[in-house]
Amino acid sequence: PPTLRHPENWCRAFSHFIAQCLIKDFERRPSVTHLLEHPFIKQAYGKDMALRHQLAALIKEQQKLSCQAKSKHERINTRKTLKSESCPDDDLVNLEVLSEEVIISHLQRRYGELQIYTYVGDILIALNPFQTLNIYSPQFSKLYHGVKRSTNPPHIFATADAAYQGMVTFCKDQCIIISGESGAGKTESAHLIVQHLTFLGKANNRTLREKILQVNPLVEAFGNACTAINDNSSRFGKYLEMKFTPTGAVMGAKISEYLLEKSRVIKQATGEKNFHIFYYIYAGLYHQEQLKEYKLPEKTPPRYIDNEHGKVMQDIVSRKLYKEQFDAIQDCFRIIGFTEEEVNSVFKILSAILNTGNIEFAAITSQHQTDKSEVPNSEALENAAALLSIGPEELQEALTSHCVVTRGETIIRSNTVDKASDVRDAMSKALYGRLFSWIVNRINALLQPDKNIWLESGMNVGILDIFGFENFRENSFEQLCINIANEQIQFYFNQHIFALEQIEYESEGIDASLVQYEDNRSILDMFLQKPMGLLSLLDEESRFPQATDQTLVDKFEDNLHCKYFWRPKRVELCFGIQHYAGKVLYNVHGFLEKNRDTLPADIVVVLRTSENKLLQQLFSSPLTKTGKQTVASYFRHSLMDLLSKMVVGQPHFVRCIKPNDDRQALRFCKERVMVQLRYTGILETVSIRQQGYSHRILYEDFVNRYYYLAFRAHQMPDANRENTITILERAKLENWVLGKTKVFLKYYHVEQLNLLLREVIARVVLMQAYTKGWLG
Ligand code: AOV
Ligand code: MG
Repeated sequence: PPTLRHPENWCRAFSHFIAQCLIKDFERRPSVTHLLEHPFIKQAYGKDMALRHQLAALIKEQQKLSCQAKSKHERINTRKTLKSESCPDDDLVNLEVLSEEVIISHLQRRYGELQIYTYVGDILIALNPFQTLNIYSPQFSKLYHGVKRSTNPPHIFATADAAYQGMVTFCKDQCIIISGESGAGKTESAHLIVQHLTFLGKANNRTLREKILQVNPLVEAFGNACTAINDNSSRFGKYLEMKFTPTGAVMGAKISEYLLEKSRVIKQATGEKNFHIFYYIYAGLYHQEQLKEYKLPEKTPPRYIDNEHGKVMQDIVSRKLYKEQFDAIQDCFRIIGFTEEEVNSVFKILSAILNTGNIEFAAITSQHQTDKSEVPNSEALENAAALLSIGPEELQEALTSHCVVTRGETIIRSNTVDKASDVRDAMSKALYGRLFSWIVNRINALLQPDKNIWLESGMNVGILDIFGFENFRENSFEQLCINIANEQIQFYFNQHIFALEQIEYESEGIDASLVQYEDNRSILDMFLQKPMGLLSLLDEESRFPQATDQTLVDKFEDNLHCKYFWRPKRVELCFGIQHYAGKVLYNVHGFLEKNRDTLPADIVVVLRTSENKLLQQLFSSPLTKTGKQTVASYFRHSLMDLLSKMVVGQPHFVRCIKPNDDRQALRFCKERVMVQLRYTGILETVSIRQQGYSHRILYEDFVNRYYYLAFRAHQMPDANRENTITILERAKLENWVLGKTKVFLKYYHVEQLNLLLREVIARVVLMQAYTKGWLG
């Protein structure tokens, strides 16, 4: 047909059919003369040699391009760095058919090929591989440095790179929000991001880089522990800000910690462990002279770390590992810049905590008093006192009695055995909690950037790694706080992702009511609202000395009238919450005590008499929560603080997904992944794309791509709004929308358009073949 007379159009129309044949042919026999004589070209253009030459030149050029692309591909393969280059299904948004089933199969196939990362637009999905992958070497950091995202397959480095480039290019703070349930891979991802950012922010200052890399391992030794779900579970929330100069050189770092699960110090659930650091020091100091210095019991491990009755410490292999970790932690301290004296004090306080745990109490039954207690075996008490540099009598006094001030008079009352044990444990928790905060503050001081430069022009990339959503067999106050924090992060995600969508619609003048998603605001309100939210009710009840677990749960039931809260029938002292990520049953036992988190003044007074400088510091000023503040109100406060930090930055989201519950490599449990995709809102993002307009194409691009459906090739229509309409009408499509600069199409429109285009082209080819007599 005449429209095909022009070789440009010819190539365009036949690109996927004949052009490929010709390119292949030319590859086999790279001769233009041969190409000119090729039957396709000869038949199409007959004696018109000028056109035949033009076409041959085009084919030659095409072949060169495809050859270049191939060799690049091979280069990458031979470098053994990548399995493949990026491809369209790296990004779920590119899929033509979007359904739960399709997405799951895609992720499953990719996981099978060890492609653990997949994009959904600008969000990164990371499936936990549960095995070591060698895709995090410095070569990879180089590969992902400052290139377009589509250049390489999806990777956590690309997300870090995007944040870094965003910061440098737009002079704007960035934050990377990593979410996912417990054991999904958040902390690992956070490490990898820090690794890539330190690579990108190549400071001339090598030691600074090394220091920053030690921060995570150090705080995690103190803040992580083995739980039923994850052997290295974060028991605190962490926001790590890396600080850069305007040119992108790293200058320093700062950590903010949120809500350490202090109760773990004194008690761990079956199968769980105390914070790593206790095992490290116990194993690390075990065979050394230091054992005596730190007064750790040699025969049986201290009670606080002996949940498994000696098993953990008897296991030679884990002891050896702990010992190695102990050495590593000492290196961390040294590299970051703690003095020897400080490290020594830290170990002393930790050993003191372990000894404190071994203090036992017995009731004194004399004629006059029955509820008095004493310490029958004073060894542990003396050890603890010595390590804390306080007097043993004063410590015993503070544990077994308390002062009450009535009508201006100070009276000393005895503690019962139970009360004394509670005071002991409260002291251990306070020591550990304050020590942890002190370490964090100290790291911040040591990694503080030069104030003069920083205040003038410094920029941040923040990395948020909190404890993931948890649902154990028994869930307590700690799980409640953890899950509320996750609820808040999910809310932030929703706000950001769906609100952005709305803005794009609105800026193009399109009805934004289509943007719908599972909003978890009402459940957050149920927790955080004042004065009738769950946390406020808990605080109110904590103020009544007579309150009990029973009155607390009754109070919840009487006041929380919403579908997310219920009281199970046959389970005592329990309430259920329908979280965004699933139903959780909480046992209110101990809620009030944990929320009050009181440390008797008598203990503070004794600890303040210590000659240990660090200890004096820990108890001189409130480092974290002030005395009267409840955990719930402190928690609310830190959540708000965290949010205020996050909202100033440009967010990047990493959604970690746990492919199975057995921590098995390559096992992809469809149901588990499906549940997580659902509650993280990935499928809602997808469904927005289905109901809404997944494809927004600039008028110009649209006409250039599809004009063939409505115009003759040689017409070269203007690439504008009017011609877009003509094409859409000719293609008999409905329900599309026109924005100011773009046409908004549904995902199936694009499918239909591509199908039509293929049909038209095939028809032309067939017709031509027929008229030229190729079909016999
Ligand atoms: P979490 O931070 O999300 O859980 P982690 O980051 O601790 O989970 O990951 C759990 C375990 O999964 C790690 O100890 C690794 O063994 C493995 N893992 C995760 N990501 C990778 C990866 N990219 N490559 C290799 N192994 C990985 V919690 O802190 O419990 O919410 O509170
Ligand atoms: Mg973690």
